[in-house]
Amino acid sequence: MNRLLARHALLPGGWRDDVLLTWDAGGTLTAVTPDAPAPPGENIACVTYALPGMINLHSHSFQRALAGRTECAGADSDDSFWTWRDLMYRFARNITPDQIEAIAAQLFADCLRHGYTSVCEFHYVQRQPDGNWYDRPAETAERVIAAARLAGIGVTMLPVLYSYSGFNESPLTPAQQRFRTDADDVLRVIEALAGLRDGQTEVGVAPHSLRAASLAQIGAVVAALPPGRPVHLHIAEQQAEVRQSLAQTGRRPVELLYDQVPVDGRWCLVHATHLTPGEVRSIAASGAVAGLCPTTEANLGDGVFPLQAFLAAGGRFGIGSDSHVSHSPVEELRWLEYGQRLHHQRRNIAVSTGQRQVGDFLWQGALQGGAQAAGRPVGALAPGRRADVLVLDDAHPVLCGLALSEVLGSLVFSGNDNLVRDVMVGGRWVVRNAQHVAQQAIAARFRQTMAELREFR
Ligand code: NGQ
Ligand code: ZN
Repeated sequence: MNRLLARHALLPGGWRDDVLLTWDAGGTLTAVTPDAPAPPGENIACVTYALPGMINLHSHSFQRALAGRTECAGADSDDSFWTWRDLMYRFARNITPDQIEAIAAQLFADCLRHGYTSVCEFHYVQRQPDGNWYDRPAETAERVIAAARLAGIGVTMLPVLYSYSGFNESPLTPAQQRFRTDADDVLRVIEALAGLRDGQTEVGVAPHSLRAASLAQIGAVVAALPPGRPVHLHIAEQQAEVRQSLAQTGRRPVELLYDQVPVDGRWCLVHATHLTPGEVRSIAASGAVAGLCPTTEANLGDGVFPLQAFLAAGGRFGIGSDSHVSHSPVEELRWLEYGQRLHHQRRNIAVSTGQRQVGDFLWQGALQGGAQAAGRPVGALAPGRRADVLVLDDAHPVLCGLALSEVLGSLVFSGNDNLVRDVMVGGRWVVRNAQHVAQQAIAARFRQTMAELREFR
């Protein structure tokens, strides 16, 4: 029976009691009924706390294999985003499609265990190490989708447009040759992936950044994209990037983009860390989602996103784990709020007039923005959306003796255990009692891959 009864479920309007969820054979919710009596005589699964699975709106899955391995200071002790990037390029240089798939499968299983039920893959390792295409132009993208299917996570595949190494169309460096695509290449990959689109799988596009793609290319790719598909772009992550943009174009990156391209709700601007008040207003007014990746942004020394001003302007946001130093939406949301508290020397920043609970505001906000950025019907327990459900461990001490209004605050801000016990994606249980259902096979292959990738420097 495709039914689940939750004593407490987080619906778009807040917590409700005795919620009966029903979904169809394709994994889409058909009815969500609060205050439902237990169906008599039926053997129906009952849980205490159910909430919508989170969307991870920014992932470079192969970087999971590098997480924790770049935390050693170089000889001149002047390490930065840019020195990390050199190591990451080195790591990407020879990685194979098999390895890409094995790493992604383990990552996605771990993301599921922590409560992510969807991921947006910003995918740019597309050519062979020698710079030629694989026989199948979407080879590596197909591998990441295969990994998502193996793990059971919903995926939005975003083939990347990557043509230049800097503003003003400077040529790619040797280390970037595997990433090289022009507008036609990207459209060909998108076309090759068309047959894989289904309830669990969507395909959009990602111009890498205004460093790696020209505004003319971006305009061409977006114009050729089927309507409604998401468009993701890294922007204004590092101050050096803003300085380069100013020096070479006379404009800041966000200014330049909004000047030249009609940005709308299909767009997800990843990081957008360094903004003027005018840029904050432009992004908020456009309806684009700010794709915030607080643990990676901290790890790479990016800076602090102006969340308070952005929310005051009505901006939409979601969260991503990007380089995968974390696999937990709790950690992203906690860091997002803590960064603001440290910066402003205040408490309880991410709230609105209607929602004074920080945990509720953050979880619901990241669901809405994440669903928009994924371009898939996810992010809410509501008819027509995917049956993506997290069941919390109601026996855990962190969740003992709480009012419903305190549950998400405790989830996000209290303790370090993973409180996600069971996870359903598209109506199918993929995590049971905190174990991923395919954990052993996925982990065995991942261990083998990590052994192969021991030496990369
Ligand atoms: C990336 N990652 O493409 O993986 C980037 C670094 C770049 C982050 N921005 C490379 N976190 O921006 O040029
Ligand atoms: Zn990124």
